[in-house]
Amino acid sequence: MKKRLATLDDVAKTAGVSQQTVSRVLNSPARVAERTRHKVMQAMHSLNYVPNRSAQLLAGKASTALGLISASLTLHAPSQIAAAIKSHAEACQLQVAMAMLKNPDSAALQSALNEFRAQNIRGVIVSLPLEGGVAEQLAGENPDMACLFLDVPPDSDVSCLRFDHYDGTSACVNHLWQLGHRDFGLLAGPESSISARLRLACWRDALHALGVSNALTEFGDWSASSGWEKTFALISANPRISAIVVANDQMALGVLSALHQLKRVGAESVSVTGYDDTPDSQFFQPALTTVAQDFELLGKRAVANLRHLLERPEQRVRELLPTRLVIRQSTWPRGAQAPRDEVIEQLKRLVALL
Ligand code: IPT
Repeated sequence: MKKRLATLDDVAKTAGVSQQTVSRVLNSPARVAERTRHKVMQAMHSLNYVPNRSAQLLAGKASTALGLISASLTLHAPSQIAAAIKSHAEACQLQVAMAMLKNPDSAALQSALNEFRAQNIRGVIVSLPLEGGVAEQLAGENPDMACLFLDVPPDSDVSCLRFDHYDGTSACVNHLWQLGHRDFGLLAGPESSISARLRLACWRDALHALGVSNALTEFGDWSASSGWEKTFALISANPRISAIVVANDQMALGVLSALHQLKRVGAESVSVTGYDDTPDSQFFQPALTTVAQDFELLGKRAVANLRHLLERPEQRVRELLPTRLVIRQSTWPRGAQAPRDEVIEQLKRLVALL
């Protein structure tokens, strides 16, 4: 026989309190004494009680969820960001409702927001690249929704939480310059992406300041396959390229694979840098030198900032998180052997001596 679901009344009876007290524990727990709250929570737990969300919505109760509009989760960075937002939201007893948009035009964004509004959600994190005007229009036309944007131009007039790309990108170019590299390939992200454009502009400025004006540029789509494909284009356009600066780790993975296929190893090897420092990047072959963005921190701050906005809708939040260069084995002095090949050469010399 199908087991009957526990009701609010069952919880009240088991805990020995009124139904009103149980609903207060659900809707405004801070107003209930610690001991009573504990008793009610215990009863809910032992009865496997699940609150009826539809009934709560019909009664006009504020939702205990926030909305997340994300770029494709097949990309490593947006999926790390979503995971971090989910775990930090859960720690604050907030569920996360998600929309994943392929073409984030105004109409698609508005319909995602409408869907959240229908679920009584009043706070949304927008984790995809948006032009300033589009973000401003969305926030302006939905004053009942607190919107926090994670990938908008620095001068947009909206609440935003962003990474400061400047430190990481310039440190990356200067690191390669100090290793003696003079012929650069730049593999940017899609031109439609704000962060991709900012990273590219920053690399070019840093190279320009060093007197380099002949760097070649290709544009990928953030995927490893585009990194693989664009490497052939870069190397065939200028076989002297000794360093490729890449706009994300996922494309860098494809670049390393293409270089291996092109036999650009040993003294012919090309240094590669990435961007993101996703947890897998240290296990690439060779371990990737990259610019780290702390997605865990981004998720934590995004949830905190959104909660702040929900309490004080009239305020504007703007926060910038740092980026930093992490040096591993995919960068080495120009013309020098890659570290792994040096070890192999040493071993060969040892074997020859035996
Ligand atoms: C940005 C990532 O750095 C990049 O790898 C790609 O996944 C992109 O997102 C997708 O939009 S991170 C973003 C917060 C700027």
